[in-house]
This record gives sequence, C-alpha cells and structure tokens, in this order.
Amino acid sequence: MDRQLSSDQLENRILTGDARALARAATLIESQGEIGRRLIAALFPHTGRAMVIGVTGPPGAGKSTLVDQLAKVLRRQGKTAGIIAVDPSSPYSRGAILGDRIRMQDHYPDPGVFIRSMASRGKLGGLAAATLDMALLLDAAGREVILIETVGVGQDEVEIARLADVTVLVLGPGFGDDVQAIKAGIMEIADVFAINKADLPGADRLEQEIRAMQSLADDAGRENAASIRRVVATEGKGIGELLGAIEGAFRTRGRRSARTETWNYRLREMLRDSLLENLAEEMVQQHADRVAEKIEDPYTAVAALRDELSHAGSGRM
Ligand SMILES: Nc1nc2c(ncn2[C@@H]2O[C@H](COP(=O)(O)OP(=O)(O)OP(=O)(O)O)[C@@H](O)[C@H]2O)c(=O)[nH]1
Ligand SMILES: [Mg+2]
Repeated sequence: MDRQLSSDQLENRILTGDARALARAATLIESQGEIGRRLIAALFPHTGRAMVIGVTGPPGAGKSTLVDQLAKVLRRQGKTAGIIAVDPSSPYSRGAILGDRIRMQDHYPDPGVFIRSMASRGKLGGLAAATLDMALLLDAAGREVILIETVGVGQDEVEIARLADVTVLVLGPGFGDDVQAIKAGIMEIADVFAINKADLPGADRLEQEIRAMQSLADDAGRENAASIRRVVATEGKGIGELLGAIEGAFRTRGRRSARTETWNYRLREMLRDSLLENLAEEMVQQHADRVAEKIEDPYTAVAALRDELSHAGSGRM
C-alpha cells in the first residue's frame, strides 16, 4: 500500500472495509502512537454497530479452539468477523501462540475473518486500551462480530473481557475443582458459561457446581443468571447453541459500550495511561528508590512526580 496514503484516505478505505487498510491501521494502533489515536478519534462516530464478545477462562480451557469455531459458524451465517487474541505475555500462552496461529490459519484465506494478536510488551495498563482501540477499529471497518480472547488470569485480561458487550467464560472439566477458586475473581463477569470439553468426564459435575453457585445469588442475581451451554470445541458441537445464548445475552443486556459506567471506567484508565506515559520510568524509579530507602516519604514523592507531569504534560494529550 502507498506509504504516502493520507490519514483521510486511510480512514475512507477502512470505512469501506478494505482489508489492507485495516491491517495497516491495526499496526498503527498496536504501536499506540499519536497517529493511531487520531485515527480512532476520527473513526469513533462510525462505531457502535458490532457485537463485541469477550471470551475468557483459565489457560488451556479451549478458548482459541472455541473462538475459531464461533468464527466458522458466523461465516456460515454470512457475517464478517474480527478476532483479537490478547497475549498477556504470561508463561501460559507462550506455547499456545503458535498453536493459535496454526488453528486460526483455517481462516486466513478468508478476508471475512480478520485476526490480530496483541502483545502487552510489558507496558503498564496499555494493553486494555490498545485492545479496545483495536475493537473500535474493527467495528468501524464493518466487522459485524468481534471476538476478543483473553486468558482469565490477570486483572487486565479480566477487565478487557468485562468491557465486551457479552462475556463468555470458558471452563472445562478438570478445572472443576477450581470453581471455588475462580469464583472469587471472575465467575461473576460471565454473561454466558461455556462448558467446553463436554466429551470428557466431569462436565456434569462442573455444570452442577456452576448452578450451585448461581443459586446462592440474591433474587435479582438469579433472574439475570448467566446461561450455561455445553460444547465440544474440537468437534464443533454445540457451537450454534452457544452463539444463540450469546445473542440472547446481547439482546437482554444491551451494549456495554453504550453505557456511561463503561466509559467512566475506560476514561479513567485512559487518563491513567496517558499520565503515566508522560512520566519517564526512571523518574518513578528514582523516587521509588528513595521511598524504599526511607529518604523520602511517598506523599512527597507523588507531589514531585505530579510536578514533573505538569511540566512534561503541557502540549501532549
Ligand atoms: N477433549 C477436548 N479437548 C479440547 C476441546 N477443546 C479444546 N481442546 C484441547 O485443549 C487444548 C487447549 O486448547 P486451546 O484452544 O489452545 O485452549 P486456550 O484456552 O485457548 O489456551 P490458552 O490460550 O493457552 O489459554 C488443545 O489441545 C485443544 O485441542 C474439547 O472440546 N475437547
Ligand atoms: Mg488460546
């Protein structure tokens, strides 16, 4: 593609769904620079049509296999899809990245499925913002359904899933013993439970545990209880039914991205990110050293850093 392509031209091509323009814009957004930001600002009025599905769950639950199958069913229905795979740079997904590529290659010849992996590169906070920008880009480009796969271990990944329109929590037998442990962190974010690997023993017990947990909720909680669907992702079993449950949740719960509370959260995160971006890491480190050695108290350190920000921050976003 022409390197000189103006941002107006790039924007127009994205809006027509041009796959190459989309790939180029995705790279801009990944680098989280000023150009990517301006692009999202320009595209924002054209967003709000896609259904964004967050797919999360413990490592190895079968999220990638399931996302792949969901994309297949969507394509059969004539819908376009976008897949964002979030790699939290945790040791868990190291091995799966290659696996993901191989499995998702199924779609590569199909321009109706756009796939992108996001890596956190150790940046504090930036992962959630970059992932949500990517979802906005795909939305503006006319992708009808956007699937975001995150590993439900870190807070960042859970937040990303929580901000999707519908959150699917993928569990599998063998993780059954963990329901209690998982419950504390992420059970409550599920709009739909997918019990994957239903071909293996233990699916019954897992479903019972989830239902037992749901029965403990108050009346309002029970009324809104997440639906539970069994699937065998490797064989493509139950995928249509799962998609039906997801669409049902989308209809009853509405679009999270249209809620003030979602934007309240997002704007706070973005503000935090942009402030931290203007602070040199060494600067924070220096004060951290001083506080650790008790040469400085933490409030004085924060005041000094805030001073630094008001100098560095002028003229930037
Ligand atoms: N028996 C069985 N195995 C499955 C099923 N779905 C996925 N698997 C297997 O489970 C393993 C993990 O699948 P992935 O799709 O990579 O799981 P994941 O949740 O994306 O893994 P991470 O991204 O590493 O967290 C693979 O070996 C799959 O073949 C299923 O329905 N039944
Ligand atoms: Mg995966």
